[in-house]
Amino acid sequence: MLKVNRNIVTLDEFTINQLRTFSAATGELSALLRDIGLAAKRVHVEVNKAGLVDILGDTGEINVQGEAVKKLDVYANNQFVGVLKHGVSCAGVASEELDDILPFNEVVSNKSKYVVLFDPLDGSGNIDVNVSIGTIFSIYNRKTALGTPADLQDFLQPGSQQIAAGYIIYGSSTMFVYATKLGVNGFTLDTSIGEFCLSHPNIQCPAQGQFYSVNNGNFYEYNKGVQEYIDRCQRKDKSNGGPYSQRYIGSMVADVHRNLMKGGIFMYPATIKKPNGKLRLLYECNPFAYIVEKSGGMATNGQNRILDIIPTELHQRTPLFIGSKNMMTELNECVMSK
Ligand code: AHM
Repeated sequence: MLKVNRNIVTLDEFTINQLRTFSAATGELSALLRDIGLAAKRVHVEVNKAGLVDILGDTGEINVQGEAVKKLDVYANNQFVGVLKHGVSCAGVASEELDDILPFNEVVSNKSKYVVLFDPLDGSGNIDVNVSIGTIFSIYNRKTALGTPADLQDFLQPGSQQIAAGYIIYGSSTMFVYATKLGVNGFTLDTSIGEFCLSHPNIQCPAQGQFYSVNNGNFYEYNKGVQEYIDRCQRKDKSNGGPYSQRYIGSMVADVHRNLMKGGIFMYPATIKKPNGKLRLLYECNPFAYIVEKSGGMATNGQNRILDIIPTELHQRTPLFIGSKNMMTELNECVMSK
């Protein structure tokens, strides 16, 4: 006889129950998370047949970051924009794939209190080779008045103002992880029923891990403090928990997800060629900083807390150091003293 697990809690059920406890809850945030989940399921389907249909490779276009645009990036971007535009909980979006903000400017959207920033497909260089990729998103209360179109000030808010942030990892299974002030929870896509189901409640990032994630090929481009920390990771002996193992996939979603689950540190420091690092503050670093802090970890640019940075540009970049508390504390000793 078919066994049915009646303890399953779906993403929708969980968010509706959890967000009811917000004092000013209107149901908009859970509707927004449901919309993001819907777009994620569509991207999941396409990612999983990426080898079978003509969606790999470059479109021939270059995005605002000066990078080659992959067809699946465009597909994912269109799905997230489309779903959020047709929903009732989003006044506008900003995306890695769009030069400017996109206020929806329709009657229903103008009444919505949230804006969403996202990277539709992070780690896109890994699409062609079947390595995990992901979507990252960040949700803010708009600053402009309800009833008017969203504008740039709604999007240029420090990460500390995020209402929720999350990511979807399209890996050996597809997972949706999101954080609010109430904590961090993970949901795995059960493809048999097409629902994200609660699989990782109350995620806590271990204070100490065994992994460090960094592009070691850039070692001689990093400043002395970062080099010293990497050196310490490699020199530690068993008595002080080392040496750490290096794990670097080149998809931040996958690297930070692993470190969040098992403990570890992820770094994308400034280099001589990229003095502001590579990663984007608003839709890559801020959401992860929020998630990792809510699970007990830390995130800095080497000097300051990521969530305190006041953004000045939509696509600005920042160095990023993020992960387990004890490892971040040791990193700070190295980078602050240089
Ligand atoms: P993308 O926006 O082209 O997907 O690039 C972002 C990715 C991150 O996921 C990853 O951590 C980093 O770029 C890897 O960069 P590098 O190859 O320079 O180490």
